[in-house]
Amino acid sequence: MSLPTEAAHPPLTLPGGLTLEAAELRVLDMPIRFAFETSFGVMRRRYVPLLTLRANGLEGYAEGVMDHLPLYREETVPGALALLEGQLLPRLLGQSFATPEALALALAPYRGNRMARAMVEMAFWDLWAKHLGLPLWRVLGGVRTGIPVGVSLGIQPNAQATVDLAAGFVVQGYRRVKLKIKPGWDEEPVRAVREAFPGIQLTVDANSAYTLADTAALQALDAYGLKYIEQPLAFDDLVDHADLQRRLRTPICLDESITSVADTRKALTLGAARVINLKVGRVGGHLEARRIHDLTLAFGVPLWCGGMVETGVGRAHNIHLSTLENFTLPGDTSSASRYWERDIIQEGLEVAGGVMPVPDGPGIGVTLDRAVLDRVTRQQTTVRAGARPRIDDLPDQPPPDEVY
Ligand code: OSB
Ligand code: MG
Repeated sequence: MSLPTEAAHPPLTLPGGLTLEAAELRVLDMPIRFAFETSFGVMRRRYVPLLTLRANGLEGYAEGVMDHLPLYREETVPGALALLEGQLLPRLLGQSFATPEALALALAPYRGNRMARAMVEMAFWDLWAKHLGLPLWRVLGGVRTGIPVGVSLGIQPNAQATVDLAAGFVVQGYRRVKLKIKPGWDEEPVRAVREAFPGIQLTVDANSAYTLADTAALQALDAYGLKYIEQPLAFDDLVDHADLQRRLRTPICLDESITSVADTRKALTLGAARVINLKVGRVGGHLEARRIHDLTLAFGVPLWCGGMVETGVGRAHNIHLSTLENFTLPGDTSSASRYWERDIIQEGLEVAGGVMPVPDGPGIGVTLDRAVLDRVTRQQTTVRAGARPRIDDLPDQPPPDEVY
């Protein structure tokens, strides 16, 4: 299967395009309402980089999904800030872009750093949809106005606590329960939750904690009718996952391993996954996400929208993306109030009957709560058109023997 092109999605255009005037970068300190334990650590708060792009009297918003330390993938908050503030934003501001495709071309030469690039790309989509006066989901080509959602449950102290926690979400109508697992804590919680709720859609997420040497422990999970096992092996692996998939009845779902449509094609060609968890903030933005969507549709592989414990801004982007046709499995976009005492947006993004409504205003359709935002802001900078790219106190120019 070859890679999809944008031909299926002719861009809407308006004369003049958008001229990027300024960017505001904040770092928010957002305490989570509970300790979220995964195989790689315990998250109690997130430092959230929030980007605002200004053009034509409008503002577009996006947040970064990287952690402060490279525990999930390689990118970090300090690294993203340095790249955005020191290089990407100064190079892009002042330029005019007619479409998100045009902006993506300007970002394309920069390798990796997809979470940082996604912030710029996604903020531009918000701006652009507002410029067109349309909700983002319509501009992306979505087909639904409500998103069936599941919930991701952190590692609990024991099996009974896991069952009790799951029960609350099952009662609320959540369409799927995902349990975080790690070596030594897998079959026990899965058995307990499956016995308590024989009919629910149940999945597990290992966040790369196993190796092929643990194949027997993963095969033991085949007995519990799981919809999929998420990212059992290394964060950057495809080959071992393909090997493991041949030894498992349960489908493998890749999360960390998927950073691009090229990765997705390799994974599906190798048989490394039968389900994909797509996080727009991990793959470089909505255009790359839509390419992955189109490719999985062509492969007949189902897709769902993951989450990275986003505030309302990132959550809204995820919800809009989830309206595309092939998001046929429940996503991780649970209610914002599950994570935040006070979110940074004025609207509630709340699940009712297992369904998250899609915001219907222009762009991502949410508005910042300025009072909350200012209260949680720990750092703030504005970059304007004309700012010179810099690398801290090193000279502005590349080393002399390199040609750019
Ligand atoms: O692997 O999907 C993951 C949270 C942080 C980092 C990685 C993951 C997660 C989740 C929670 O599972 C998703 C969410 O509710 O936002
Ligand atoms: Mg995951």
